[in-house]
Amino acid sequence: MGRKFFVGGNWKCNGTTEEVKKIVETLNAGQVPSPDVVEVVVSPPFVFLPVVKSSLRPDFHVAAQNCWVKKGGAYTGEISAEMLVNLDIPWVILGHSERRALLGESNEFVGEKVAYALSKGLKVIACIGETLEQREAGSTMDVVAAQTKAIAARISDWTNVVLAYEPVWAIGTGKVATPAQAQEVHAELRKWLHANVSPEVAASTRIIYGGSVNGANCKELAANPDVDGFLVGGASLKPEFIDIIKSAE
Ligand code: G2H
Repeated sequence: MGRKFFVGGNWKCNGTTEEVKKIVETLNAGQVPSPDVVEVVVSPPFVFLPVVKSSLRPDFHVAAQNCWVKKGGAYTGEISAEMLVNLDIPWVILGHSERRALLGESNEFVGEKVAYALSKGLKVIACIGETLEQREAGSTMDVVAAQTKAIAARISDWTNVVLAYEPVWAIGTGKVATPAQAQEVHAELRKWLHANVSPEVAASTRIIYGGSVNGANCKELAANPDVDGFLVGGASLKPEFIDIIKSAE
């Protein structure tokens, strides 16, 4: 079976009640391909998850932007996977580079979070990607392989995992990876999955691209055989997110 195109909107730490309402109105009015063609998941900050979930069109789904690494308890400020399940939030983004860099989340910690979230029934958008320094040193594949390995070592079922390749140098910078750069890493990642997990997982796991995707560059990126969709930040707050969803066709 082919891999269904996936478009995620990562709202990051943005939005007021009024702005969120407007974004949802825009999404609800958008003409997009059917859910057979594209899976759309938007990820508002935790505090807006219930209101977005209850007001969003039924063919779009919601994701949290993080969750705690194990069962809840005395972890001030954290949100557990169990809470997301309790609220019927189907997806969670884990390992975003902003959390890796700013909050010191290691490959192992992210791997543990992915395994725990999956074990509770959540679907996971797992983010990986190299810094500019690492790319210039020629270690892009080593970095993303190590990040993927820390996940692969802790899970056996990849059905509910979407792998988001987000080169750190392209995030929020307006400096998008070229279609060839994205395709090259995605193809290498698929090869890595083939060799280190299984041919089936390599063939079926969606590898999406993130980093300054917008309405103008999405079509060319989407045309690559190993680019199975996008994780969109800044542009997911704007009407052009609808154009990005349309690039699935
Ligand atoms: C990468 C991306 C969304 P942006 O972080 O995850 O953000 O599209 O703003 O670069």
